[in-house]
Amino acid sequence: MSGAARGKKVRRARRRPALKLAALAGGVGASKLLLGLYAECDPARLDVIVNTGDDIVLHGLRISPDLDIVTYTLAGIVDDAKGWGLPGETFHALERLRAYGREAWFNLGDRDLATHLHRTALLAEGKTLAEAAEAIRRALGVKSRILPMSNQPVPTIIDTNEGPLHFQEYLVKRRAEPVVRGIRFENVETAVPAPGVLEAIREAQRIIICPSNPLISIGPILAVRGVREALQARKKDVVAVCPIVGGKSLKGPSDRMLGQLGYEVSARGVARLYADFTGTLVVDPADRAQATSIRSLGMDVAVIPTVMRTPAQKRKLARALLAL
Ligand code: FO1
Repeated sequence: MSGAARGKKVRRARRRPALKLAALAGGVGASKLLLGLYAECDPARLDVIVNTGDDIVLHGLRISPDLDIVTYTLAGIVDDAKGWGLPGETFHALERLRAYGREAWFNLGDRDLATHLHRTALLAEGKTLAEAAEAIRRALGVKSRILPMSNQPVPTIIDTNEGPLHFQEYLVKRRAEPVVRGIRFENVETAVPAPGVLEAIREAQRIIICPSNPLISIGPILAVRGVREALQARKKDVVAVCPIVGGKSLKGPSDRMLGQLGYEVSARGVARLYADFTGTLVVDPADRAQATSIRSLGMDVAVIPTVMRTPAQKRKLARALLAL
């Protein structure tokens, strides 16, 4: 091997530490970090465990927004502006559905519909949700495993001042306006983790909790039988990226939901929710002043910029997490 080739190999090895990783993820916020991790680690050694509490059946189709957001993002085909769906979509099918009198508040693009048709067909043919997710990520060329938290439906129900709403009804149809009084994960008592979920947590050298909503993105995953306990057993290797910066959500209505349910809307508030299973909480420099009180909850604190607007910022945060 020439000196140059050797040098190249060494640089590659340094850029791509072969850590075995597991990540717990919601949708848009998580995908930013996942894209950075995908670029900075060996993607074949990254397992992503995804929230499926957001899943909904509409027009007879099984829609799994967070699975699709993560898959499309890692496949490099997500609509970057929205963070979900595919770019340059048309909505002809949805318009026809509307003309038939169906509720059309959830924007399903014509090309995105192919994913929901395919998933629904696979399920009707007897495949599990995990098998469908595996087929879709392979077809789209994603090298990391993408695991639904469970094969059983566990819809997130938001109890509000307007009554109980499915999470998508709360978020998309009602634009997160109703006041949140409680959150439930329906049927979670009977749900079991999808194959590979607990193994991924047990076998990873580092487990990353992505900057997703602690209550409705990470919360449902933690509620599936055995997941929280598996994380507790790996506490020192669990690194959580705080989704609240300076008292505001990085993405979505986390801050509003935390506040309405009486939690402290801060990095410390998130730390309290994660204290039993998190070894290190990554907080933004904006929350540096809370580091001491967070440490008193029994976890380390790493102060690292967590706002990811550019690809370079996503990769930088990922590199920092791998270097911890
Ligand atoms: N979010 C919206 O705010 N409005 C929509 O109409 C919408 C449609 C949609 C379709 C497919 C998909 O995979 C995601 C979609 N999302 C939409 C995003 C989704 O509601 C949430 O962002 C996630 O469930 C939270 O992670």
